[in-house]
Amino acid sequence: MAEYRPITFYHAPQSRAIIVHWMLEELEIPYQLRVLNLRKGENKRASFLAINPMGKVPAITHGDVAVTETAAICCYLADAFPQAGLAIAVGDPRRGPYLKWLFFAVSTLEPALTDRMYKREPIAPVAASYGDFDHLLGVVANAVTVGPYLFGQTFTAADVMLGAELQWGMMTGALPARPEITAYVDRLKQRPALARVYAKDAELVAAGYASA
Ligand SMILES: N[C@@H](CCC(=O)N[C@@H](CS)C(=O)NCC(=O)O)C(=O)O
Repeated sequence: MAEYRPITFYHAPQSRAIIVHWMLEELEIPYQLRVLNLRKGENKRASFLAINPMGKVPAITHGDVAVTETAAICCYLADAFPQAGLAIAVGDPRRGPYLKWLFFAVSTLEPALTDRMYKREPIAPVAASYGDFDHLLGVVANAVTVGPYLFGQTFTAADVMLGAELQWGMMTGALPARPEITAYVDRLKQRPALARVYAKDAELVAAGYASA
């Protein structure tokens, strides 16, 4: 039997850490929640910089191993707890597309949404990681049309990652309405794990941990 190693999750509400929170709640594993007050700069203290030298949330420790970067944490957790069925295993032909969507969410979709949110002039499509915004939207809409999830009936960490970015895009107004994407996000919102995350975020904001 594998040795038990405790998980500590370094969180801040209204931040990307919500994605890892959602992942942990989907896994239904025990973890210790450490909430950092970004406004007070708790993420820049030496004790946290020892875990993430970037001074950013989310971060986790699993035993004495620290893992940072949202997509890497989601991928790591899904592989570390395979019994939850949120990873597509090495050897399964869908592993490649699964990894593609995990990293597409942060390296292709997120920069596109950030450009739109901050009204930044996009660089030339040939150099921009996301190419042309409307084309990108079409690719995403096409991938989520059949559903209910990216891999049909199988809900994975890739849905957590892509779905969270899409929800953020809709919330900020950076993502124009596309019926296929809205329907996909609506399906994700039915997940009890996500409802628990939003409830906890509201509780933390009310307790004075607002990040935004
Ligand atoms: N590339 C990182 C980005 C993490 C990030 O930018 N986190 C923000 C919150 S959304 C943060 O910690 N900001 C606080 C700060 O920089 O002081 C990831 O994907 O995990």
